[in-house]
Amino acid sequence: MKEKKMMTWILVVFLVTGMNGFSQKNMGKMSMGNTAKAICILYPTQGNNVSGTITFTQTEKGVKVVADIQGLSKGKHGFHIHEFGDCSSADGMTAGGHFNPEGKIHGAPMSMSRHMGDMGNLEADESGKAHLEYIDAVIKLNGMNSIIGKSVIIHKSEDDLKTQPTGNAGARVACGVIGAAK
Ligand SMILES: [Cu+2]
Repeated sequence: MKEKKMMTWILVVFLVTGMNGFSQKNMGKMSMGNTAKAICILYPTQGNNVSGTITFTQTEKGVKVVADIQGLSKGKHGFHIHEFGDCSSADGMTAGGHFNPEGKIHGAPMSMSRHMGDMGNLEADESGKAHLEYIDAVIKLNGMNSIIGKSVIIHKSEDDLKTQPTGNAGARVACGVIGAAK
């Protein structure tokens, strides 16, 4: 009888430690990242009315970026991922500079050299709406240089795609933090 109890206890301890190891293994996988989709909800900075949604979806060719924005002035507006997921200041400056984990030169999304955050420009129509869809070969949803937890900024002016390091796109009219989506 005593022996049976002992065996039961050994079994329980075995199971608990085994499950612990299992969950630690999965935690490791999670921190490496297996995000397939991310989302960013943009809110206007002080004195602006720009809002919208951007999704980032992993595909075989790269990350598909889909942006739907409203409240813009007609024309082109710089559109970047910035280095901090912090939209707390009224002017969006707490989001920091362009997300540039590999120390590259600022450029267009299809340039040989670009910041990971360089998504070029959005172009708004007469009604202030902009829609953009493209596949980005540089943006990463997983790993050390993941865009999760960074921010998206929309600028008042056009990114000239050459002025260093900002593209001379002017004030920040909207800011949102990028999060993992289901
Ligand atoms: Cu920017």
